Amino acid sequence: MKVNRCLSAIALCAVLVLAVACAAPAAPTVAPPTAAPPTAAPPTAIPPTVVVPPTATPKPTEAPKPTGVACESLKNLKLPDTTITAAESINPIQESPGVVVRGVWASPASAHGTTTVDVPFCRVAGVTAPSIGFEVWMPLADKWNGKFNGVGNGALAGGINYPAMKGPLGLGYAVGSTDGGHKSPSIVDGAWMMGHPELWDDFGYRAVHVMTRNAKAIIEAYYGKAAKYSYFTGCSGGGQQGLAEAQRYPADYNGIVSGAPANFPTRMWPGETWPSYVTQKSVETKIPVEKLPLINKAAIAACDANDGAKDGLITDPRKCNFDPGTLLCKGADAPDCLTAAQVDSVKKVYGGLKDPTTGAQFWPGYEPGSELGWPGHIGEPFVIPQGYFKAMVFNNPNWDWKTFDFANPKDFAILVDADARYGPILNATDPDLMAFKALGGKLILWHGWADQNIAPRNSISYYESVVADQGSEAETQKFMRLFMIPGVGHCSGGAGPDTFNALAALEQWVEKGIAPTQIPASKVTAGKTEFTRPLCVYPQVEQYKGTGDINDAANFTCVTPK
Ligand SMILES: [Ca+2]
Repeated sequence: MKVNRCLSAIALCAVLVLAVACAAPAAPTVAPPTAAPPTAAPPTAIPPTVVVPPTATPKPTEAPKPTGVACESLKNLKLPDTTITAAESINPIQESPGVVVRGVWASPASAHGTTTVDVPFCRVAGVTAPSIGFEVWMPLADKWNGKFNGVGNGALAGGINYPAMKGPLGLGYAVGSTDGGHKSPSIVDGAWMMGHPELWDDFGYRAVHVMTRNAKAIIEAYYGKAAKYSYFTGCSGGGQQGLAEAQRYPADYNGIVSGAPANFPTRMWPGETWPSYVTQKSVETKIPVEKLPLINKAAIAACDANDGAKDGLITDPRKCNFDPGTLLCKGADAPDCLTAAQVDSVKKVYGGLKDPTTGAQFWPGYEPGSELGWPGHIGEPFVIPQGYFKAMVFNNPNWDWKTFDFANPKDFAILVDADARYGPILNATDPDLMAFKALGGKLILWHGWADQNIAPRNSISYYESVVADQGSEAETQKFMRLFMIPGVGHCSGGAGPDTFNALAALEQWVEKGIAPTQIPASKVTAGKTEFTRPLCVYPQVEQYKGTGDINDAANFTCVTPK
């Protein structure tokens, strides 16, 4: 194969021209127009007997623009406050005469895990001060689709998101990822926060911007031209990163997909701890995990048909008035009923975290239909927020969550104070997206209604804050559209249709001006499509037409609820 031979050529000789040809096979060097040989000598300057020799081509007035460089040469690229630590051609395809062996390249391990790649690409890794790690993976020039895809992290970041880079690379995107400015053994580990306030801003917003700036420069150097379009895709922590980009660095991306964004952590993290506080008060207040299917089944039975389709999905849980009190035991506690204290706990999980003095909602609750995802929240407190409480709120690595009383106004005031202090660093809640909109940016925001980690109503709150800032829904939907997805859990999973291509819809919008009115989605289990649904632009919801296969999206329309 040509690429493989080229790699050998690079290793054997230092002729830059060879390396250029190898690195950018689809970008042939074209002589600039000024370098064209003259068709004739000026008649007045040369006597008719003199023949102009063919080597007398005039010198071009400017040097030809480079069409790319060898991957390895990117090691020497100068970027602000940045050290390139690796620039290497990866080629999992080994070829000898008559034999092609397709192997795989295994990525390093990170807090996000590892991945394997089976296509050749140029891998560049680096660090920008103080410690923002990043990688850029670039397909060979003849496989590049001309676009850049920045991919987000999850939870507390702490490593390059290798698994998220694989897919876009295989589709022809140049891909970039950051570690969020720190390295952790796990994305849920918050120990890095303690004693390192200089890393908080990088995590909150700076790391993705720096990665994006670096990636764009690296891409332009490698291919000899900039990416035509740049897209950011992320969910959860990555959803927060996408919104932070739109708000703070509106020129970074042409389009952003933000899924289930963790964009309000100073409220979300206390809110995610609330269910543990409620349920772990005593033996009586605990919700036995084995009773979650009972509660889930009752909630869906109570509300499924309200939307006109008895399909196991609650289209808008806000309209579901499920009362867990209907499960109250007639006598002693039993597996098929709830005690009064358990009923109270379930109600409080649905209700979310409120100001104990005013009753104002501090963070929304989890929705009816999400109960099967509660096990991580109704025992020991959800692990992700612990770093925030210990490092930022209390500055005490030994802080014990059991000493904190959400119902005590003095304790609650600590949360309010931390919200004010750290919101400007961690949150991506600014409704002002005017600059992003003015630059032509497009934003697809989505959230699963059965999200068991990030309360879905937070995404509606953010969307509505943007509508208020824009002045109308119509102005907002010119550049930003929200999709609330029934039955889908945190970023994926749940009973709902969690397989869809938001990036494809975004590209249509950015590149062709076709705004998504719905996104086709499906529920796929073990490779088999169980059913399909349209995802509708909020506040629209999907509605069954009343006839036809209930598993077929063709029998649903998007309607504005009455
Ligand atoms: Ca339904």
